[in-house]
Amino acid sequence: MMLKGLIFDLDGVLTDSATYHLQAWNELANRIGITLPPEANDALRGRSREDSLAVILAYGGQESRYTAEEKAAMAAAKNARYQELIKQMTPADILPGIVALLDAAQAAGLGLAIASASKNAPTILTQLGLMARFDGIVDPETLHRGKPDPEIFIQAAKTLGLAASEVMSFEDASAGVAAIKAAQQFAVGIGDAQVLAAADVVVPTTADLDFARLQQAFTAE
Ligand code: B16
Ligand code: MG
Repeated sequence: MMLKGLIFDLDGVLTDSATYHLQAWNELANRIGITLPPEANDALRGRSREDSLAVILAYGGQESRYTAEEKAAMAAAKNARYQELIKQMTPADILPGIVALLDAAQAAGLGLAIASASKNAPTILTQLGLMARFDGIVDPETLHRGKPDPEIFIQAAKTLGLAASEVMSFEDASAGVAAIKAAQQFAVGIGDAQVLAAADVVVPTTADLDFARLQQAFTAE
């Protein structure tokens, strides 16, 4: 099979906004007396805003403590804080190796798409100066189920007009890698090899992404 498209998660892959998400969630959790455990670092990645809040309340044993309105207000407060944090982002915040990878893929004629669960993705892509690079961006408002459900990656391949066997997808979260594999696509995990063990290839950081090598791994698969 020939590689014809690349699909990218945003937070934690193109830029380190995952740390801003985590910071904003930590501040909210602390206000309601919940201390997030270390594993929250992966558990909150890639999950929708609502699913993330549910995970946090479960950590504190507070699943049934709040009304739907109270939960909506907490999610809105987290988002307002997050939007304050991402205001300072510029093209200098694109992670190492990403621009080279996008350049190489575009030179090879590949299609590029975004599969981010974040409703703030268009804002961040604009601030990073990357918006025009992408042929397709899935609107998370149109999704029925969040990662680890495959829906978002299936949609992303569709925006490129490509089959699952023709694309390679990049993720920093175990929920995201699970979504890619459930969509029957080739998965590249960026981060801890143990946490992302379900991926076809795992690299420790974006600086380790090499287009020629990834293409080889894809063809060998
Ligand atoms: P928002 P990704 C995900 O983005 C983040 O990893 C996750 O932490 C966040 O809760 C989710 O987006 C929703 O984001 O609250 O901005 O709509 O990793 O899928 O690019
Ligand atoms: Mg992510």
